[in-house]
Amino acid sequence: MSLAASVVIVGAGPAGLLLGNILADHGVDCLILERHTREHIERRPRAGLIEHWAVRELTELGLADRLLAEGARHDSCEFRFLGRRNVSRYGDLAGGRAHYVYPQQELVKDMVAAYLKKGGQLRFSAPAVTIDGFHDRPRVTFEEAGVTRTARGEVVAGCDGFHGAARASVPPDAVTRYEHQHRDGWLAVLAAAPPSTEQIIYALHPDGFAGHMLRSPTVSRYYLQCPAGDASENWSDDRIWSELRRRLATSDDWTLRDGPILDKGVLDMRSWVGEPMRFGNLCLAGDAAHILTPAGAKGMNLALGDARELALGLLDRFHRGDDRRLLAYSETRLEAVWRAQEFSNWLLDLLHGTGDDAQPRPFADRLRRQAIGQITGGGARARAFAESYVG
Ligand code: RFL
Repeated sequence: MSLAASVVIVGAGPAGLLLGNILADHGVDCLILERHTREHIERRPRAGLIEHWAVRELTELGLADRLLAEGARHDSCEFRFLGRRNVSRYGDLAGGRAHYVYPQQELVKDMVAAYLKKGGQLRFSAPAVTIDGFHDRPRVTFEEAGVTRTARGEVVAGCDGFHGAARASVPPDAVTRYEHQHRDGWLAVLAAAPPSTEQIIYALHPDGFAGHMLRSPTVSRYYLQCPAGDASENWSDDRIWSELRRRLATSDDWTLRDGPILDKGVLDMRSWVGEPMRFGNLCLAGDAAHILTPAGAKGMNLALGDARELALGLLDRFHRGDDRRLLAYSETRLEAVWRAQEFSNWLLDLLHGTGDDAQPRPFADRLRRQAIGQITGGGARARAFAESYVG
């Protein structure tokens, strides 16, 4: 039997779940199809930095109770270079705006619970295989318990990430791809270690960038720049901690607290945008439409931004018969996407210090020192950094 809903959402990540929640709040019937089990998506650790506007939006939607109670507000970050700490008080510079640190899987958990409580349909372990007919009434073919089924919607929202079925269903000649594979990789490490800092640390080091990110009082995330294609098996626990200690070292008495490593993997450092983001009645949102490096912590925030804009466009269509916002969805979001890409790529170049191989290292390091001085100062460049970083 074929299923039907006004909106079929493929993927229960931040994008799909925010979209589903907003639509459900306004009485639009939707069906979410998710490849994995509920347990799997509620435990999958990924991002953790939520921008000011998204916290406000989630609060207004009644989705932020736990985020506000258990998450931590953050409005400063630290750039370490040559043993010195340089602090950006970006919250003050951006008029009091701040991030919240709250693990992505916790937000997913909250949004799944809220959506189900509203009576929303969500089928777990139901991977979409393909989507067709998107210039009319699109049809999603999916697998469930070994059976191939279909679901039809007036609109299908492809929120199933970079490796999902939605992006793959778009004919190659209908999309213009912009891609950059970065030269180096990042080893991403998650450890059961309390944070050794109150603010995110970006450490620029001759042997490569190291990052200390925040997740919770008992779990922290770290990044180590490494050769692209490096294997996580090359990184023993001892090597990870000693490399983090070396690259994060300061000339004062700062120490790094360690703990059992929960997860490690080398990230594919890729920037990717596909244009447009709407193909008739198939709209892509989040990682299905664009991929950023984690440098600027923008991926999850863009996914939430896409979902919000798409939801507002769909509400205009379903409740007012007005298609203008939906038709402009791609153009509206691509502006935000490219803004985030520009910021993330600029920050990555600063962190890696490899913008131009022909540049002698001492010269490049002087330029980096100057840039860090400016963005952690109080002038126009510091304010511009603050605005872009906090979102
Ligand atoms: P998601 O979160 O990947 O969700 C997609 C959902 O679709 C499901 N799915 C399918 N469902 C049905 N049929 C199919 N064929 C399907 N194929 C896939 C998946 O199981 C999943 O549940 O995409 P969404 O919603 O667009 O959200 C994007 C964010 O998850 C992503 O941008 C961030 O996690 C990226 N990212 C970070 N972003 C930040 O803003 N700040 C960070 O600090 C940050 N750190 C990270 C990150 C991503 C990481 N990854 C992916 C390894 C750190 C890591 C390690």
